[in-house]
Amino acid sequence: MEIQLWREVLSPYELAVQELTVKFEHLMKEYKEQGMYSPIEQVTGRVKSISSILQKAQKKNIPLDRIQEEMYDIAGVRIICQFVEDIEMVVEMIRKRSDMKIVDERDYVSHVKDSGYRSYHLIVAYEVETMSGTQNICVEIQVRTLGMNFWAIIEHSLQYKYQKNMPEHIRKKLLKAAQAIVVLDSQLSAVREEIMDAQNSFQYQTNMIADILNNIQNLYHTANKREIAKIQDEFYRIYEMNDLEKLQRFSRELDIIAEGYRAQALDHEE
Ligand code: 0O2
Repeated sequence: MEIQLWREVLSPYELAVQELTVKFEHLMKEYKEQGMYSPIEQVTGRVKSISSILQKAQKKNIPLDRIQEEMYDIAGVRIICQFVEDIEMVVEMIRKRSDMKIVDERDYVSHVKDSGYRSYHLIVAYEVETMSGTQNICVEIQVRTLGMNFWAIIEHSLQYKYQKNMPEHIRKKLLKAAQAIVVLDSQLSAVREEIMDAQNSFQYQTNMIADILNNIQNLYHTANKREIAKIQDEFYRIYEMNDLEKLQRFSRELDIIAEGYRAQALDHEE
């Protein structure tokens, strides 16, 4: 393939990675806005570098003109979760989506690779719209926990350093570290409910405070300064009490006040 054609070939893959990253990040945002625990903690994406494509093509005997058909991880999206249980939730979410179709699945969480690598891999077919029409792109989605990701990043850099000749003592150490991550993941799973509760209530409180501040800001346009100062003082007083119920009550009352002012403003407009 001519070198300048690479950019053209890789362009739809870049689009697919960008679109999917935005979509999964948006899901995270939706969970957070609803004050709910998000099974997705972080999303990253990349298009395989040309040198890495060439290396893999050589290793797997893929002719350069068959790369698009036979190399499935040119576009890659990585979804990082907090807990092992979240991986299945994310996979189920992907199964239900109408904008991508799963064409292959590899469960390296239940079937750990000899290296110690754990992750859930999905190859999905995803359509992108380009100047020359619709293109169906294969994207590899790797779903893994923070712990699995930590291990994989470190092992990947060592693989790069040693190429095929990883010294035995390093390989053994990595395997030991992989086992320690299995233990860590399962210990954290045991307190998942507690952690989720804590994160849910933290998110709920964060959203409520954002709503309160938003309401107060809007009141600056309609209410008189003395009343706003009173509301603000009351907010700080309740906030310092660190009492969620009182904050909820205050938020509801503020909603009613804000609604009253909105109605008044509409009356004036008529
Ligand atoms: P990069 O640089 O991350 O893109 P196979 O079909 O099994 O012969 P294939 O096609 O590589 O091999 O599929 P597989 O095994 O599902 O691996 C796909 C990707 O998963 C790899 O891409 C890695 O990103 C990751 N991966 C798989 N095994 C390991 C491992 O032992 N350690 C680490 N750190 N990552 C792994 P690439 O192209 O190998 O690399």
